[in-house]
Amino acid sequence: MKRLLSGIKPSGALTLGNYIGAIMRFVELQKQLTDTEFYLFVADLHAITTEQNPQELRKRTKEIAAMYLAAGLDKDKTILFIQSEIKEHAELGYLLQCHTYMGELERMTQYKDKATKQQSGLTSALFTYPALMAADIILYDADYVPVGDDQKQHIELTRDIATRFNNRFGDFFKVPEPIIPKVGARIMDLQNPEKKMSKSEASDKGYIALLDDEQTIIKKIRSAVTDSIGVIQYDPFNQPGVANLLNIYAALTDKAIEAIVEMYKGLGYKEFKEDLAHIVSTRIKSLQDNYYQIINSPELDAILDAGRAKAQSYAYRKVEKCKQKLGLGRKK
Ligand code: ATP
Ligand code: LTN
Repeated sequence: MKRLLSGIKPSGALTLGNYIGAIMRFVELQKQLTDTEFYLFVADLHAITTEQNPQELRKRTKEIAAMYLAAGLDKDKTILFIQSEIKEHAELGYLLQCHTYMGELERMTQYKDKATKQQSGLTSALFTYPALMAADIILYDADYVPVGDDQKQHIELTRDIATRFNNRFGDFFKVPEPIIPKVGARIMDLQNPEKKMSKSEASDKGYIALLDDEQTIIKKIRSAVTDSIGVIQYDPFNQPGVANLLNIYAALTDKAIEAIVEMYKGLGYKEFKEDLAHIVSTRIKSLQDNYYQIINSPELDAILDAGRAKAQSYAYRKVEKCKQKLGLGRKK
């Protein structure tokens, strides 16, 4: 049996980017990979690398867990858990920091982007974050890690750290493979299509939140930045706004971009945006219907308890063995 693992940070409201680049993919992969267990978690330890309000953090953590299920993941094939409830993530994170070089962390573009945006109060954990992410993955010997394009570099680093450890201490960690979607790996901000759609943006105009209501979604898509060329074609360099909308359209309808371009030949942005707004809001509405049932049901806690128990037993044994390899504590 293979193992797939991925996580989402509760650092803001989940966006359409998270859905298309990650959650929707998990559901598709679950249908394709029938011999694979799915370890999916809410990365709350990662969220606190930037300042969070404790009440909101706790609320969002539950929301993300519910959204995984609302999207259609099969609870019987998914080990769903909250990262901070398994102490071994932090523990292995530290052990891996001892095998991660400053130079490697300094090259991480997510860190560089966040560090330039946030002038003061940068935490050391934001810098060492990729070692914790590596721990999340290799703690469970995951074979596959489906993520959006922005996380590719972190998975490459994870592979390097695991390989380094294995070379020094003998084959111990599984070296994971990333799975990056072909369409929708990088959904861009609706107001600034040069930038990825991100839930931790100050202004919410550029992203569609999965809990936005229909009117808000329609308004945001209508006012998405395009260009003055006026032709619907896929040209990310000259028409990044339209290219982004085409990507969203393609990801949610399973149509090829060329087919969509063909459908809108001779038509204007207005019609295209109206249709897209309908596609997005219909999908989000059905997601929300499921979500509101799950978030208020006692079953969610039961699923998270079961996930914690299963993840914990694997994680405990793995970290104990890792510490033995490193010569920590007394011999067992
Ligand atoms: P932040 O924007 O606050 O840094 P984030 O949304 O990038 O957060 P996560 O919530 O942890 O970070 O991301 C969860 C998953 O969603 C990851 O696999 C990430 O690659 C994917 N993802 C995030 N944003 C996008 C996007 N704009 N397009 C495609 N995938 C995305
Ligand atoms: N770092 C990721 C979230 C994340 C993750 C993981 C993804 C934390 N741990 C393990 C895949 C596997 C992010 O910022 N999007």
